[in-house]
Amino acid sequence: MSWDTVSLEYDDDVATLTVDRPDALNALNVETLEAMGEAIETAADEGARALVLTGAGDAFIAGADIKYMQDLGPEAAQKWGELGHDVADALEAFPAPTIAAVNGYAFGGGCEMALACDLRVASESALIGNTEIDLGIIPGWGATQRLPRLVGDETARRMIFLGERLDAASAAEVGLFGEVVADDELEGVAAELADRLAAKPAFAMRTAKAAINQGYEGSQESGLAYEQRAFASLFGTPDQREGMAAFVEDREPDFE
Ligand code: CO8
Repeated sequence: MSWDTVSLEYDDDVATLTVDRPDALNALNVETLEAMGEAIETAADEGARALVLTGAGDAFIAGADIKYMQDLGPEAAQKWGELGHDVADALEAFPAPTIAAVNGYAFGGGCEMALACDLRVASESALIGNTEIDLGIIPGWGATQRLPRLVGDETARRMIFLGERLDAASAAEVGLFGEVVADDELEGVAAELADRLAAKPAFAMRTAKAAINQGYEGSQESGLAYEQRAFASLFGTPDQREGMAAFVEDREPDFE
């Protein structure tokens, strides 16, 4: 399925959402964000077991479209902010694991879309950062909250305050990328990781993701209470019965 600047492709149960605006290094404008929102919803409705987000060509997403933003007033910027937040939230709430395959520039809003994914793998030549400060604005699609949680407060403040652009190795060092691979291996590595995730029991996977996300919504106490309820709810499900029976019987599980 494809929109003008976004495509959604499947390989078995794994969906790949590609942002494709080559003239602007995949910078996100209204049309592209709306298409991303629709593609994410479609992949969820169609039961994708993992979703890979990447960019066409040599860029991941070079940020929000600066040419579009340039003359916005506060009211229009509020709506623009909401649109980007909705897409990032949809990635975060996607009912299966999401992987950002960061294949090049991931600045500003591009970094924020990667942050909203569950996991990030990057190519050696990727560059990432929240560079908004140098445009006289701040991150507006989630980085002030998601970045400190991922890389720690000190590193996030340095990145956001200085608008630092980290190379892939430095980003991996601070925990922003889980894995860095050769440029020509990224697609295959992301696909293999997605396949491994897609093969896990779907209901338990969804529950694990929801429990981790829940912890970020409120206090640790409410997160732990959520985990207890979620944990108990998995008992009696076919996958729990099968997973444990397979262990006891010393065989591979055959999940639903
Ligand atoms: N927006 C619009 N167009 C862009 C963007 C962008 N973010 N990035 C690149 N382009 C365009 C360039 O203008 C250029 O177009 P043209 O050929 O028509 O002049 C084309 O893409 C190629 O770019 P360059 O010639 O600059 O390519 P280089 O390889 O020399 O440089 C860079 C690539 C380093 C990525 C450079 O283009 C750059 O620094 N881009 C801007 C990166 C940036 O600052 N991104 C953050 C934007 S702010 C943001 O994302 C805010 C998110 C939250 C918004 C919330 C609002 C409420």
